[in-house]
Amino acid sequence: MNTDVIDVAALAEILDDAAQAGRTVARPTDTLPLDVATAYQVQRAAFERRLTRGERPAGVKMGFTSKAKMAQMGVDDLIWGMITDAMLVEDGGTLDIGGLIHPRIEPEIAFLLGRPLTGRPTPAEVAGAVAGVAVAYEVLDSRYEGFSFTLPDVIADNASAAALGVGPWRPLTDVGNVGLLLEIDGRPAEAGSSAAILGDPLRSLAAAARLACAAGVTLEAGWIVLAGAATAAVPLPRGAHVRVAASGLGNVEVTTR
Ligand code: OOG
Repeated sequence: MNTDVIDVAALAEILDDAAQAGRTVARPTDTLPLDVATAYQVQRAAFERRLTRGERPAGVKMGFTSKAKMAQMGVDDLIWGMITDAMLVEDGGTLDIGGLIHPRIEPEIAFLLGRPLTGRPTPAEVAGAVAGVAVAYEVLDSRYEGFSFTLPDVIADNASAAALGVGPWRPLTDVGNVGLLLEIDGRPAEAGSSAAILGDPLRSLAAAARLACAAGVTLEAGWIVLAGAATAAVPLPRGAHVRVAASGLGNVEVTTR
């Protein structure tokens, strides 16, 4: 960690203000030797600011769990970020994206935890902690110009998280090869398989427990874990109707304004 040369609180304030104002900021790594461990401290400090405003922790999101996403964004490691209740959009609801900078949307698989998960859980422990699985989408909005960043930059920016929605929770079944289709205004925009997510989204859940634990965070019962996109993300326009369908898991829908 290099907190001796990085003012964690100041960077967190800059990124939190940018997210609230819907404007871009300079990438920290353009001028600072920000490393991954310190970037997670910045992410945490920005998250604490949200909690101070009354938002509540609702889960975590994984990023770069598929090759499609790594290739799209030019990075090569898993990242994670925090989800709050204020980021959740009800299924079939409307999302105002007017305050976002350059939103994108991507199809995902979400897990609902019935039990806490931490450390290095075995596959059986991971599956045993799942109370439900659902088709989901994540709306991303990088606080950096052109969605261009290095790994520490995007980690500090809460892994570009902006909003999410989940479909109906279903009991856990094999989700290792679920077909996912993202439609915008009835037209297919992206299609893929959950197998693209680390071979099986449950592996992403295990990785979430491990990475969060390393940062002193336990995944709590009642939290949602977004396993990461199965495809590249696509630009999300205003006035769009988006539907993500997953074989065996139903649909989740959102309309933007
Ligand atoms: C970072 C977030 C990546 C995913 O599912 O891979 C992510 C970004 O692409 O801006 O959430």
